[in-house]
Amino acid sequence: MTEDDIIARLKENVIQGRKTQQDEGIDEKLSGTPGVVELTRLALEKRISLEEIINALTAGMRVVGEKYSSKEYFIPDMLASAEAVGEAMEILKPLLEAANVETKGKFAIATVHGDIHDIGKNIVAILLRGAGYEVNDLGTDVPTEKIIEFIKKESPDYLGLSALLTTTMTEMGVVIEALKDSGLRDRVKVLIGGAAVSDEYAQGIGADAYCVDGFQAIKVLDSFQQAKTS
Ligand code: B12
Repeated sequence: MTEDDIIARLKENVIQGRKTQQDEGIDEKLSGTPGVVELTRLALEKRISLEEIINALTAGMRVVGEKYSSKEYFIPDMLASAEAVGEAMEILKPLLEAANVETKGKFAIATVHGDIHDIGKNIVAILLRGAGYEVNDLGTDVPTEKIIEFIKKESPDYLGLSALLTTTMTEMGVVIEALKDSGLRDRVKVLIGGAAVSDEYAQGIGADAYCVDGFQAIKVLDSFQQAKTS
């Protein structure tokens, strides 16, 4: 299998919700062929970059979302794909985290109240740990009060908020207002991300940055560090 084949198959197997070779998938056309777990291991053996692997997994999930929108897929289908990506991330995690030991700052991350999507948040957390940040993952469906309490007690340098639903993204603005009301807004930089939000939305609610993915978050944080030292 060429590297391009592995990447294409990874994406396709996420779309099919096939964790391993044993899984049939949505329409059984891939039955008996390697699933996401085997392909992730193979990609690592072939020294395909971690970024390329994660991008293939994410691209697959994007298609799953489109299929759910068009009612071709239902919730169990989304879940099967989500679990396959989760397994792949378990394989990648030690490699991503081993990359760096130095601490560049404290980063708290949460999926906002009402929202249980956690794959994106988990990927960002893993990537930032690998990039040298001390990451506190507060979980999913995190009440705003709990986030404020954490900022008060632990004084992280950065707060990352994730939201995937148009109904929950407004909670990000609620968190920022609560930070202001508690006199904490100047103590923490707020980064937001998730399929529902955008650069424009970040500006509208007064976040410090919107990041399309974890790799961009690393770049944005580096630029904050540079601004601090220059
Ligand atoms: C998997 C999935 C689920 C799974 C979640 C499993 C899990 N453990 O997370 C399940 C089945 C549980 C689910 C449930 C629901 N879902 Co859903 N889900 C998805 C799906 C297909 C993929 C999400 C995903 O994991 N993507 C892959 C990851 C890697 O991408 P990501 O999350 O965007 O994260 C990346 C970036 O955005 C960024 N990022 C994300 N967060 C952050 C935070 C920071 C700080 C930074 C820097 C960056 C960053 O970096 C990440 C890594 O690259 C999306 C479709 C989509 N296009 O997003 C729908 C989607 C989000 N779901 C949707 C819906 C409607 C629902 C439900 C309401 C369905 C229902 N009727 O019950 C429920 C809501 C449950 C709730 N209260 O939260 C809609 C939302 C529509 C809308 N506009 O509001 C979507 C868009 C599908 C669709 N097209 O209709 N879902």
